[in-house]
Amino acid sequence: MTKITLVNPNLVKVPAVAPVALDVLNTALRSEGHEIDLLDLTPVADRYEQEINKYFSKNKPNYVGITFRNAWDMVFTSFGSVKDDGSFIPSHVAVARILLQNFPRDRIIAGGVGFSSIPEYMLQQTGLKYGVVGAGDKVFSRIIDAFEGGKSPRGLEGFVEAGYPYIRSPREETLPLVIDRTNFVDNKWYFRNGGLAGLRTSNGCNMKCTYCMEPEVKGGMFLRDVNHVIAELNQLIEQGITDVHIIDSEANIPFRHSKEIKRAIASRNYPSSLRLWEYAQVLPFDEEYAKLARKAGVAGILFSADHIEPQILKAFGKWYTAEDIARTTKICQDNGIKVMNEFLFGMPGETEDSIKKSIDFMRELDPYLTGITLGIGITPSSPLSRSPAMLRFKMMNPEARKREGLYCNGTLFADPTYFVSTSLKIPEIYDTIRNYVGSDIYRFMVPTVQNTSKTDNQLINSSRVEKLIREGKTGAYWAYYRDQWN
Ligand code: B12
Repeated sequence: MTKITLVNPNLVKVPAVAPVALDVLNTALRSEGHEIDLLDLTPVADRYEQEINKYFSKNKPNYVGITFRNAWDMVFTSFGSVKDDGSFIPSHVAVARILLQNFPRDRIIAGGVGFSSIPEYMLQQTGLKYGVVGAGDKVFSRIIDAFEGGKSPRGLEGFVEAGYPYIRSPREETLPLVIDRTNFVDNKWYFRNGGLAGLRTSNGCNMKCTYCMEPEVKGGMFLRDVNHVIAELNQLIEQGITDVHIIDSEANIPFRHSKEIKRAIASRNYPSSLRLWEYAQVLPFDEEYAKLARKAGVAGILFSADHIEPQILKAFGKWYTAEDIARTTKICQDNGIKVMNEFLFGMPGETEDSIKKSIDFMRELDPYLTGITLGIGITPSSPLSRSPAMLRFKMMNPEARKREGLYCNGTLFADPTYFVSTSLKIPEIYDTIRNYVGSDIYRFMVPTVQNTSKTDNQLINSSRVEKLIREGKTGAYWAYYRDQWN
């Protein structure tokens, strides 16, 4: 029997986010007859080195799988203000270093969205040799089979080996299994320390938002069997978990499947304490979806509305208008669903005026919360990073780039890289936004130089989030934003 240890190297505790990927991989690998163990470093983040050494002095697995969920925190105000500009790469490198002191390199396989965003760079930085790009549900056990059969997995879709070309996105079909959410990752601990558990109903995304890497890095799109999703939700509820985040790229895409899932959950008559939270796109959306979602227990939806100006929405690759944002928000409000609309400011063409106009729009529309993020994260697997406007930065030195609005202290598009239109002055624009929001601050999140203040649209080490966790609050933390101003 092959023994595989799955490692979660995420050292961020505020908020603690469960490595759902490892519940998925555990179920998949077990179904193939492997013996699986977990080394979860989040709960022991402050002594991770000792924990890794201790674990490998007692356990001798045949393989190790490590999940790199995040590569960057994707928040521009982290740039220059927090350790490593908000990059997770140095902490992943630190964990990999200790791991490699304990376990042979050629039996470690890496994966995760963070990894898949920059696979070659992650292998190079961590010194690891193998990885998987995209969903690992099926590929992982094929890789193990190949190794066990004395063959190289080279050529398998999604398998990546340092120094070799690879086929990017595995066309994963859905795993015909109920994921075990009870006996592997300590989902109750994560619920206490992060207020949520995750539930995946689909994988991947087929939309074309220009700043987003997900369509490329999540692998092929597949939909999960509704009954399997329900069985998984039952396990979470039985553990006393009341708040569940739909962890699809977008909960309303594809629309028919999303409705099917909501209809199935709504029909179960779960206790009224169950609250679902989700990320969604402005369209597709309709009254029927909102009603089903509310009945299923959806308490809040976070929309990446991004902007209201047609030319900027177009540059973002969006397919809706400001009127659609208003309509979708209104449908949610009428059906008792809390809405957070996020703005992403800083694209070419952005000015103080376009920002002010957008703020006025949301003031009038009055969703529960408007999140303002300034600075576009340029990630290597996104359409934007391949645009001529971004590629020209490759020819420039860091100072010249900065003068033209591109911020990066390391390897372009691999270390944190952000673009902010040069018509906006940093950091003066933060005060401009704060002053313009004025007494409406109780319903607008605004960026600050400090990055983790109670008004920032940032979860990691946020003073606001830390307080809510201490108080035992659960659910999406944005949904408590207004309370702090009472
Ligand atoms: C839901 C979500 C959240 C929720 C989580 C709720 C919860 N408790 O579960 C909340 C809101 C809390 C959140 C927070 C953050 N998030 Co988030 N989040 C997501 C989202 C939408 C889903 C994550 C998820 O669980 N997916 C489901 C699992 C099953 O999929 P998976 O992890 O990809 O795993 C599969 C494969 O990657 C692969 N795989 C994974 N590991 C391994 C290992 C091996 C060995 C193998 C072979 C394969 C493999 O197989 C798995 C199964 O198919 C993703 C985007 C996305 N669509 O994935 C962003 C995303 C991961 N988040 C992101 C970010 C930036 C953050 C924050 C840093 C934001 C912030 N500044 O505060 C924090 C991080 C907090 C922390 N402590 O780490 C970014 C990461 C970007 C990057 N490339 O680095 C993403 C990609 C969003 C984006 N497009 O920017 N997030």
